Amino acid sequence: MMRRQQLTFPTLVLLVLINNSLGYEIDLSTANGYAWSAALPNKSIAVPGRVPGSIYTDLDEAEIFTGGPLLFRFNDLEYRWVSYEDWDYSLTFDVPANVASYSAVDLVFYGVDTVADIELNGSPLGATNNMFIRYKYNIKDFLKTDVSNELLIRFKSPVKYARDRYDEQAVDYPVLPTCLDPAYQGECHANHIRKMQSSFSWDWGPAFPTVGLWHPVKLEAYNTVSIRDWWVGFERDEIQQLWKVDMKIHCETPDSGIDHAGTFTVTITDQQQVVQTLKQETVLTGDGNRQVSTPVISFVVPFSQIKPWMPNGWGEQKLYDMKIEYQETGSAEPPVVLDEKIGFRTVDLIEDDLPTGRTYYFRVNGEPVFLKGSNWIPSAVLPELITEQYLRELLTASKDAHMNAMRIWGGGIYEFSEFYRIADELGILIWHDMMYACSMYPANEQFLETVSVEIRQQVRRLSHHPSVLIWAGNNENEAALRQNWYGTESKFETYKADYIKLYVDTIKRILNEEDPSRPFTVSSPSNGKKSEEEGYVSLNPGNPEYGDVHYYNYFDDMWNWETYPKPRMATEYGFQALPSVHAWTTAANPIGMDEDWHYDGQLLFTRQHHPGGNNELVLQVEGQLGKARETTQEQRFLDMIYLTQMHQAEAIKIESEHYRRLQYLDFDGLGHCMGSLYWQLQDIWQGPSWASIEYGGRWKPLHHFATKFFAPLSFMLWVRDGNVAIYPHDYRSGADMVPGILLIKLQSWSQINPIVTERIPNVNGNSTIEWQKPLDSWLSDNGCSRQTCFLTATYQDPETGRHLAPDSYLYPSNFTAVTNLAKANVQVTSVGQVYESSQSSWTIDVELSTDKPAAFVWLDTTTDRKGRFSDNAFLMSTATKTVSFWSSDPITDSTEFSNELRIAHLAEIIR
Ligand code: BMA
Repeated sequence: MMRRQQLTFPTLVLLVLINNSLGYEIDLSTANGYAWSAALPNKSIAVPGRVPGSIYTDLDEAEIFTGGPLLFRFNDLEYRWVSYEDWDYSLTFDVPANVASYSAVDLVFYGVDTVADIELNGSPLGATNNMFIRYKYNIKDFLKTDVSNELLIRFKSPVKYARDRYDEQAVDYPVLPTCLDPAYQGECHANHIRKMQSSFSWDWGPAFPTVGLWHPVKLEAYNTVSIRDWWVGFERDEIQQLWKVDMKIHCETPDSGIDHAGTFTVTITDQQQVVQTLKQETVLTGDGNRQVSTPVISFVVPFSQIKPWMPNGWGEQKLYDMKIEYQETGSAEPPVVLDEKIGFRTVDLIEDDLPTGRTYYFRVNGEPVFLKGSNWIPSAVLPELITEQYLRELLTASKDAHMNAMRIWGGGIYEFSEFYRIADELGILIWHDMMYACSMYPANEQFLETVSVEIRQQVRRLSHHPSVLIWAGNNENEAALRQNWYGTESKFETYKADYIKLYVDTIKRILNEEDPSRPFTVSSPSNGKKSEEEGYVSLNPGNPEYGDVHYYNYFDDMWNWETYPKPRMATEYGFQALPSVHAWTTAANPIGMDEDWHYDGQLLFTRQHHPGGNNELVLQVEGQLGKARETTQEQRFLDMIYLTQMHQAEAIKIESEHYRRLQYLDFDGLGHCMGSLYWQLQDIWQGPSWASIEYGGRWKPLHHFATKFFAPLSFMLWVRDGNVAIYPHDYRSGADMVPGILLIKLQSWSQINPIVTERIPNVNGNSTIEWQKPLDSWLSDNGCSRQTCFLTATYQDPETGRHLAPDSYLYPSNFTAVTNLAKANVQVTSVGQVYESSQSSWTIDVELSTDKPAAFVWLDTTTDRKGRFSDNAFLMSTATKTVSFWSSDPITDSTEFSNELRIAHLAEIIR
């Protein structure tokens, strides 16, 4: 069964930089009409090439693949041959005669993926080996203006290159691991090539070790100093009420060793009103690479003139327009100009001594900020499939779930510039790993050299964004080394020396030089300062008394908050679930063919890259929700989609609420938690994963849950020491608390009306326990038990009845023990007409009714509609409920939508 790609992303060029800071520029992207070609060196395959782009999409578009779309069934394996080949990209292009008259004429590659030799008109320009580096070649002597130019980029197979580097290194000692777990179905030795580490496969994604030019290639010509990047650092002088601002401008020069006198003018404006302007005269002399940075340019601005930039939920994301101009003295050319945005804010990482351990939290502009959010992986396995629109959709969905932080995980990419601009705009703080993950890495001279360039360029490109909060050296490599994940124990000192050379002597040093305005942590998880004190490889990098923690447990009762650790900050935690029916439809043959819709079928087995993952899912589902009904193989698969997704949502809710309460709680010195970033925000393909948003943007139940468990205000029901209590919580120590009345209801699963309703007026909401009962006796006094009843809490305005915080609930026991869960009759009672709301131009209200409480009510449509329900996967504990569908696509008539509507709930699915 063959189908063309169903998950279509519009192929849109992401421009790296709108660069009018240069004299003359030609962007050689395909979108500008340049006809690239891609071919095997022997030309047996030759197809049109796309720049930016890569070989997999080029071959796909040319219909070289006969087995259907790239992410269909087993095509990650079927098409792997592509990555074992070398590929040539070539372009014939003309340039106008005047280009040759510029002092500097460069060919700049903003992203080469990865290992290539580059030739222009038969002359070698250079070799590349790092996807994260911008390569610049002086082509003045090779460029032709009378005839066409021939540009050739000869890519080497990244898989073979990585293996060769491994073999070379192994003569001395191997840099481990020798390969990924076989369950990953991936390629070995990604750690030996500076390429997106997860392009060789990960436990949530396929291997597509592609090659290509993933960012634009430009011809850049100029006569004067030109602007490349800029850095800004802030200090707040609380006594004088002033912002002290330091700036540095990173430039390129047309020559080396020659003085250029000129003037920089920096103008900061707010809606055309000038807030600050300053001029700085300089003499700049380019180094051997024709690069130079200005000395630090300092100025002060009174607090009264500036609105600070604050993260989402903590205030406004105020951004000012900023123009940097440079006029070279005596030059007849117009000034070079860079138009940017600037946000005023300071960041401090606070590690104060506690009776046991230390705090670990961030202050932004002096205010403590609890980080709430998720972890970010690449949004597609082939970067050319990522569009600005999709990045915006994902980050907006994060903001919709009240997130204020995102951790860019070290196995992916330094993101597209658009990503950071959107994060600045939406107030999403970025914990930024450097791109090193779950591995040992080489520390030979050649490797450290390319790393140095990578880190310096990336920090210069990104550091002016107010959203960037902290730099981190790597993902989990300190823990991996200390806990011997890859068999490094016998040579611990050797690997540790390499670890320090790479992350401390190289990466940390460069980050401190380039960006003294932000904290740096060598690894995540780490113990912060304590790791440094212990020589950078702490005895227990996961110590909850210090720094941040990653926590995964797939075997215990994960609906019991007491199972979880009590860290200062949780930067990774999560559970897998299967992808939705809609996602799986794009990956599998139709139901009934080839066991693609069997839980034990080959397709699901192959897509499950986490070793033992499918068994763990059964264990958790059967432990907390119950056994799925006896039915056909296909129905069981559909039931497992539902059950694993609900399990994931509930477990991560319980864990996130636990970290939330821990902000103000102290358990024998543990607690004071100031962050929870669950693993992971988005998917890279249609497979079992930890994501809350599927490939293409569809929300899993977990994402709906996140809108509630990360809400500014929460009234959590929980059980501790046999008492059931309500715990009001506000991340901002009371700033978001509003007066209201609390209603706590005790309800039986077998009837819709509550048994008891407790009313607590005048809640003071200072994060102390507001209401408490001994659970078992209170239940039995009311004819209930943990097996038959549940609780809900509503916080509302006493006058209007408006809900002031998300409703909460408590299931005193897991559903495996509930004895009276009834097959409620949940029905759609009406579907309204399409109308325009603040959320969508095509909003449809759906009214539901039920005769009994229903758990995990899931609304879906039979066709895959773009948009979402205002609430989903909810507990229906009242006889009626109205939800809206916010469509992203135009709908005129709601009849078809109404016919497609389907409802599922737990009692129908478990035995
Ligand atoms: C951590 C992450 C990822 C991984 C996730 C789930 O190890 O850093 O490497 O995908 O857990 O296993």
